Order: sequence, then C-alpha cells, then structure tokens
Amino acid sequence: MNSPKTIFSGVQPSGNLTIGNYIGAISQWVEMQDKYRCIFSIVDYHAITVKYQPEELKKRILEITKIYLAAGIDPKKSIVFQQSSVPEHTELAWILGCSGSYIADLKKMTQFKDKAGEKQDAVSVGLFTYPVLMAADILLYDTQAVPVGDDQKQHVELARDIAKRFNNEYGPSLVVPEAIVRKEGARIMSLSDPSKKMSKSDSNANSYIFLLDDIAVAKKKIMKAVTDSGTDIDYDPANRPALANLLTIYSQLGNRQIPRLVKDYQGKGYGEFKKDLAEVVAKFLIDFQNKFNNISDEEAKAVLESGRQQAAALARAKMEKIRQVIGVR
Ligand code: ATP
Ligand code: LTN
Repeated sequence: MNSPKTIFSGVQPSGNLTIGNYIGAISQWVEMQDKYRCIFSIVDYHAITVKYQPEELKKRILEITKIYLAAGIDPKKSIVFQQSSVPEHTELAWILGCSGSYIADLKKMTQFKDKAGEKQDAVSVGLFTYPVLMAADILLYDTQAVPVGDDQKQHVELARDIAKRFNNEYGPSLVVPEAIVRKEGARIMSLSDPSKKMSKSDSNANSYIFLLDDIAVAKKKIMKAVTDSGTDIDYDPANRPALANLLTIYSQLGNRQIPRLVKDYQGKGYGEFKKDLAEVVAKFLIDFQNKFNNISDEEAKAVLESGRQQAAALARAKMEKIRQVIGVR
C-alpha cells in the first residue's frame, strides 16, 4: 500500500479567529485526519512579523491550540505543535531564502502589499520574507497538500516554485506541494462589505464573527449584515454577493446544501432568513465554545509537547539530508 499523503497547515496566533478561518481552513482539516498523515501547526513565528504584545502572543498560542481541539482536530490522529518549538523551520527558511526565493516574487505577494500598504520600505524584513518561512514550514515535512483558504493560495504557489528551483539547483530533494482550497467557503466575505474578505484584523467589528464571540453579539452581527437589493432568497454571487456569502455561511455551519436552502426559503424574505441564520450561527458557536471551555491550559500544553516531539523527529531527519545536499555536512 502507498503511504498516505502528508498534509500540513497552520494558523498564526494573532488576533481572534473568525468563522472565516474555521470554514475556509480548520473545518477542512478535520475531515482529512482519517485519510492522511496530518500536521497542524500554530505558526507563532509568523505572528511576530508585525507589532505584537509578547504576553498576548503567549495567551494566543494556547488559545489557538484549544480552537484546533474544539474544532475536532484529534491529537491521536494528527500532529499538533508550535512552530517555534521546532527550530528547523527557521533554519530551512534561511536556506530557502538563499536558494529558490527571489525578491521580485516576494514583492508580488498580495498579502505583503496589503499589510505593508504605502510603507513598503518601512515594514520589517520578516513581513517581506514571511512566505519563505511558510514555504519552509511546508517543505520540511515532505508535504504533498496544504489545505488553506483562498487568500493563501498564492503563498503555496510560491512554495511550489521555491521547491522546484531548489530541486533544479541541488537535485530532487523537496516534494512539490499543492494547495487544497474548498469549493464553497474558501473565501468568507465581510458581513459589512461583501467585496472584502472577512478578516480578524478589520477595524469594523460588525464585519466578522469571532469563534469566541458572545452569542448575543454574534446574532446581532448577522441581523446587521448588509444585504443586496431584491427580496427573494437566491444564490447569485456575481450580482448578489452579500446574500451569497450569508448562504455560504448558513450552508457550512448548518450543514445544508445551498440549492436546498434556496428551495427552503422560496417565498420567504430576508428577515426570516437572517433570523434563522442567526440561530444556526448561535447553535454552532454555543457547541464550539462549550468544547473550547472544557479544555484546560495543561491539556493544551501537553498536546503541544507531544506534537513537538513528533514534528521534531521528522524535521531533524529532513534537515540532516538538506544540510548534506547544500554542502555544509
Ligand atoms: P488576517 O485576516 O489578520 O490577515 P488571516 O485570518 O488571513 O489574517 P490566518 O489566521 O493565518 O490569517 O489564516 C488562517 C487560515 O484561515 C488560512 O488558511 C486562511 O486562508 C484562512 N482564512 C482566513 N480568512 C478567511 C476567510 N475570510 N475565508 C476563508 N478562509 C479564510
Ligand atoms: N500564512 C498562513 C499561515 C501559515 C501557513 C503555513 C499555512 C504559515 N505557515 C504553512 C499553511 C501552511 C496564513 O494563513 N496567514
């Protein structure tokens, strides 16, 4: 039998996770655990590329770990670990930065352009080389597939290019990965502006729903979500993007296919639809938060330590080979 595919993905411990992160990324991971060898990381060294508070980061690392567990990531099936606890990630990032990564490519990255804004020369070097560290995360484990939301596809493409160039230079040593993006829900949009993705760092709190949001607040945000003109419920992302986004959220969190929802809401208006959606979101959040609150800090720390040991063993072996091919051993 062929050995199962290796899957790697991660979330950075910066800010509160939204239902966008859950639907686009984490929920996809849960489904993969039974089929593949899965490695899920809390990528803390990515979170220090922008200004942050050390105490807050420390808290967020455990919070994200608990979010993984509450979402259904099972540490008996998957490796769950903290990126900085396996130093080979930064070691490989340096090597890839020297071979395979070009400044011109990094300058094209949408996330860099968005985050650096007008000040491209005045942000940290780390924010610029962030995708190289992400490539190292992926390539260190001979990863074949990387389940992410739509916005991270470009970074995975870059990891592919870096792997190919490295292999051209040193002979085949890195597996070329592919991104796996959901067909529906890969890009959950802002509740206040359906042309922007739902982002935890948005300045408008009504634009997102946090996984740990107060239930009453989350319901209000759904009721306040912008809608398009028209009154009936149909799925038309090009012309009615706000409604299409709400239908996607309903479908993903309420486990009902979009065509079925459209049929169920025939002849009913936005008011009723939104009220029901608010209940679906509330039910999901209550269940999620119950699970989250039942996980202790000690339990989360133990999961990270066991994950560290497993990831470190894989990383150590891979790096030993890489050091040899580049000629330092
Ligand atoms: P920020 O919004 O602050 O830029 P982020 O949420 O994009 O951060 P991460 O928390 O690292 O960044 O993202 C974790 C995962 O969630 C990634 O796979 C990303 O593609 C996915 N993701 C993020 N936002 C959305 C969204 N609105 N819809 C679907 N997937 C998303
Ligand atoms: N850049 C990603 C987080 C991330 C990641 C990874 C995702 C860092 N390393 C490796 C998949 C694989 C983001 O979502 N902002």
